[in-house]
Amino acid sequence: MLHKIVRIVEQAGEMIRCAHDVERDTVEKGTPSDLVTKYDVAVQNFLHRELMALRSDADFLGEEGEHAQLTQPWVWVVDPIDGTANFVRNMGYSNISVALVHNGAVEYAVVYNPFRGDMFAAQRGKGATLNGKPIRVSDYDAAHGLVLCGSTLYDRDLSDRHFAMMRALYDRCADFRRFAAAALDLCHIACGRAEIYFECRLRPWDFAAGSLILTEAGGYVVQLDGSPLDVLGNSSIFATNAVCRDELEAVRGL
Ligand code: 2AM
Ligand code: CA
Repeated sequence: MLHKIVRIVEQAGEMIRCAHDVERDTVEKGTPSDLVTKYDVAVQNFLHRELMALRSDADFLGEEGEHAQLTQPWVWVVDPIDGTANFVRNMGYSNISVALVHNGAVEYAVVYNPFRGDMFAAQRGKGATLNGKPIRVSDYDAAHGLVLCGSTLYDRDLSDRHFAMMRALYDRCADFRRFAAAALDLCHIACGRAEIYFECRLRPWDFAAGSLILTEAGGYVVQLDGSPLDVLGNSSIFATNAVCRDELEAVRGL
């Protein structure tokens, strides 16, 4: 199953890697920072058709379009383009994210950045890989750690909390990066490129696949109050390598 998902996601990757005229076909979904392009829709339609052919008894939860009620034990959770704002601005830094969830637990996960050729994949209990090679989180402590984060741009009521957390972690860690594609942030922790990632509110398609890739690589991910993620609902995220997991205590009450 994992291999078949990877093959499908590779094809979807070609659709966005070869995209052109993106800015002309961009529409705001409600605010200036919430964007959708014709490619988000085309890639989701492609993934819907191909993934439902693999597992037709599953529900399909994709970012674009209507979100139907979930009634089946199996659910495809799909972001056709994560990092749409980067895509629109031709940053070459976006990904396709696919999770297959069973009874609320992610069983298979694929996150692919076609611009760099980074294919992350994981199956529950079988480890995580980058381009077929096993990956592990780093063993850097917070003082040597890189912090990744979102910016709560869709939930500006959370901005004060977000920047208080950034400030607290900035004082405890080595430096920050802000890349604007949540699934890849989780994968960067998984393969040891960074140590901590947080965001005050994300949607299932932003983090479902990345969360399994991270935990299968030895990482740790919970909500900001320490509770488990709900991969079919909205969640806050605090993700780390194993060494930095207690850094949550520094930001939990903010
Ligand atoms: P997107 O590119 O698929 O829209 C940017 O900081 C990150 O937040 C991206 O991963 C972006 O996904 C994600 N994001 C998009 N819409 C969001 C929303 N309504 N709430 C929270 N995060 C969102
Ligand atoms: Ca998206």
